[in-house]
Amino acid sequence: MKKQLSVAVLAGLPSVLAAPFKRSNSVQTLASIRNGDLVFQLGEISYLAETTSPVATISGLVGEPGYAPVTVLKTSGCSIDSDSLSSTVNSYLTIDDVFNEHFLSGIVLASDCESTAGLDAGPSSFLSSFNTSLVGILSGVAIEPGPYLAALDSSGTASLSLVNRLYQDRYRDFLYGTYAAPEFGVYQAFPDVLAEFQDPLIPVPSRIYSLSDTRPLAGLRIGVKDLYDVAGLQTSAGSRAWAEITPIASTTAPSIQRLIDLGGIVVGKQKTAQFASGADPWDWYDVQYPFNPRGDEWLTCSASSSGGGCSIAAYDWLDYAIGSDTGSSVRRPAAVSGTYGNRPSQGMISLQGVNPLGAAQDTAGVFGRDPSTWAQFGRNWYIPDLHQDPSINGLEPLVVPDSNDFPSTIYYDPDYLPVRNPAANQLVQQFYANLSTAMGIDTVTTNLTRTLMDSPIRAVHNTTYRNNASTLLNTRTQWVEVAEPLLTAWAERYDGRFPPIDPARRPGWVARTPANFTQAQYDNALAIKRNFSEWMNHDFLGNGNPTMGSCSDSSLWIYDIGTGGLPSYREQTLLGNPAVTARLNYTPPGVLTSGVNFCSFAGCADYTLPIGQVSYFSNITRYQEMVPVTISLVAKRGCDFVLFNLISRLAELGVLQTVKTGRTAF
Ligand SMILES: *[C@@H]1O[C@H](CO)[C@@H](O)[C@H](O)[C@H]1NC(C)=O
Ligand SMILES: *[C@@H]1O[C@H](CO)[C@@H](O)[C@H](O)[C@H]1NC(C)=O
Ligand SMILES: *[C@@H]1O[C@H](CO)[C@@H](O)[C@H](O)[C@H]1NC(C)=O
Ligand SMILES: *[C@@H]1O[C@H](CO)[C@@H](O)[C@H](O)[C@H]1NC(C)=O
Ligand SMILES: *[C@@H]1O[C@H](CO)[C@@H](O)[C@H](O)[C@H]1NC(C)=O
Ligand SMILES: *[C@@H]1O[C@H](CO)[C@@H](O)[C@H](O)[C@H]1NC(C)=O
Ligand SMILES: *[C@@H]1O[C@H](CO)[C@@H](O)[C@H](O)[C@H]1NC(C)=O
Ligand SMILES: CC(=O)N[C@H]1CO[C@H](CO)[C@@H](O)[C@@H]1O
Repeated sequence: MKKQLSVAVLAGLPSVLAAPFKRSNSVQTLASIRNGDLVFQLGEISYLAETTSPVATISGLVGEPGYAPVTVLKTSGCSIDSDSLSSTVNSYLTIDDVFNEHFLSGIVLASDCESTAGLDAGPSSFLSSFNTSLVGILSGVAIEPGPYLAALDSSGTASLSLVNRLYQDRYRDFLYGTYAAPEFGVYQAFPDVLAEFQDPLIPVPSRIYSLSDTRPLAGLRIGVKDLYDVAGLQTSAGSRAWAEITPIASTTAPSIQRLIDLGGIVVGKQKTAQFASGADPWDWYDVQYPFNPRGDEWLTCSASSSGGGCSIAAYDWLDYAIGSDTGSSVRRPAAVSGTYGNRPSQGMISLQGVNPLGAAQDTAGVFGRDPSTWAQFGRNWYIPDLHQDPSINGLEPLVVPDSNDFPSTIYYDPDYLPVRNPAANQLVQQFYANLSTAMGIDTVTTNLTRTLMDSPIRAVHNTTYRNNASTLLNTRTQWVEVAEPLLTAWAERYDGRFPPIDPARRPGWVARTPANFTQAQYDNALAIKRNFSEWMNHDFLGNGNPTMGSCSDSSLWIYDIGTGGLPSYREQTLLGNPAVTARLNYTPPGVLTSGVNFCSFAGCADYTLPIGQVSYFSNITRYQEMVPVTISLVAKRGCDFVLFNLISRLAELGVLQTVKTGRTAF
């Protein structure tokens, strides 16, 4: 619908408005990219115009052939009100980062007036106030207002093309930018890197194009982890070898299609640790590790949805990033970038069309900066139609109530908190107290380790038994669906050679360890997972209530998934001093299981929330910098919407806040 070619003939334009088409000398055309679209510059800013698929044409114009940036403004009826046009333009300047004064050198009025002869000369004073010339009037043409590039040909016909601003991915969190292809529902990669930047360029469309679209995610710009298939784009899973042996995706993963159906726009594919591993920054070989904008810009982005978390911390022009979480891959990147990020309950959304790690434990989460709109995004995204089939995760079918009946208690375990940095701990304690007093949630101190050990259930008290099952579940799907096909295809192509892959996966795949797991062992591991999940969600978080969907009669658990308020670096040698720096795989002394592992195995909801920041002396910038402080809130499986509603309420009360982009989150 966006790409329909419409033709309107300029007729009976009142003479006072008519002005020749003014070719703009300020449009510096930079390149015609591979598919024929045009990159141009206006002032200091680069744009991409979708010139291969113009959305409208105006004929009967006089003027010198060439390009002009123009603004389409809509008028309703035949009377044109100069004041309202002025205020519309001013509001566009405020809400949109693609549109600016340069586009006001020419105006196209889109009118629903039957005959342009009936239009009065109202806009003349408005036009002169912006030194604007009227390019033409489109009547009866479906076109959105906003900035366009007009191209006049020698026959006097101007075609109008949609415009995207090209943003420099200075932190290299993306693999490449993307924009809609002319075929409906298909995307294309933005193919060029301008030499002057070296960084990928990410095209973002004008927000004005979506103003009339009432869908919940209309016009929101979304980055997608490069594990998800998007029709028209290559999925690499962070591996150049995988990209070589697999075709460009012909369909879009249902989870991403849902976002597109809601009006969201995929603006780029983002970096992932290879095959969604937990590789440390210094163990990335195929792809350069992304950068974190916080603090000294030398902090880790964690694994594996690292590009997504850091991009949301970096760019105001990006609204959301889609990650995936098997072992911690949304929660930890959110923690180190100081953004909101979630591991939803297991089964909340289909992972079809997503390069797998462990089918029974993979989940899809989202990063955002504003707690309320982030919560709203999640509530729109996860729908029962897209729930995962229970046979995939071995758990009870999901029931997801949407209510403000919040959990009645919150558990605090002194083995998992306080966090190591005392300044950060003050923020954690204040948040915990505020959560309890503001929401009337009772605080309960517990000893999770003792509770686990005292359970008669083997899946609960025997950590080895549980971890062994989890490891099996997290390796077998990837072995069957990714490793085996890759190893086979590579060997066929290259005389029996093993493919070049990063060390996180190489030893296991060389040893072919997961190949030795039988289906019976896999099924047994699912049964262990189910036993643990029932204990965690019924007995512990469910306060003994086995009813799925009962969230008011349940508990939250708060723990630290972050760095304890200490900087964690992308460079291994800077992590030498454990008193002042943090390794991310930290397990508090005396506990059997790191906090992050509970929901990965039990399928509960685990959401990372930024609550403040503390300072540290950076050995990179030799300057006192800020590092974000976050906490994790765990809720009973299925209580995601209740948790989202709680988060919205905490935002209204000022307990949670919108984080900023850049060096500091607050
Ligand atoms: C319009 O053009 C005149 C003369 O070239 C110039 O003095 C004035 O600043 C311009 N106004 C705007 C709003 O650009
Ligand atoms: C919790 O229980 C475990 C096992 O008995 C014990 O080692 C640990 O010290 C306890 N933690 C606290 C804070 O008492
Ligand atoms: C836990 O289970 C493993 C097998 O998975 C077994 O070898 C070990 O003895 C068990 N440990 C305890 C304390 O029961
Ligand atoms: C897995 O099986 C292969 C082939 O049967 C064997 O060579 C290898 O040693 C086994 N690996 C492990 C860890 O048992
Ligand atoms: C771990 O799981 C594998 C596969 O199910 C099993 O063969 C092995 O005995 C288990 N080891 C332990 C210590 O439980
Ligand atoms: C799961 O729990 C049930 C009931 O306690 C038990 O009979 C069964 O053996 C457990 N399954 C596994 C795989 O541990
Ligand atoms: C900075 O370097 C000094 C001297 O090598 C070291 O003592 C300190 O722990 C380092 N600080 C951090 C935050 O890495
Ligand atoms: C929003 C809110 O309730 N903030 C409170 C959190 O706790 C601190 C310390 O008790 C109060 O000063 C805040 O007003």
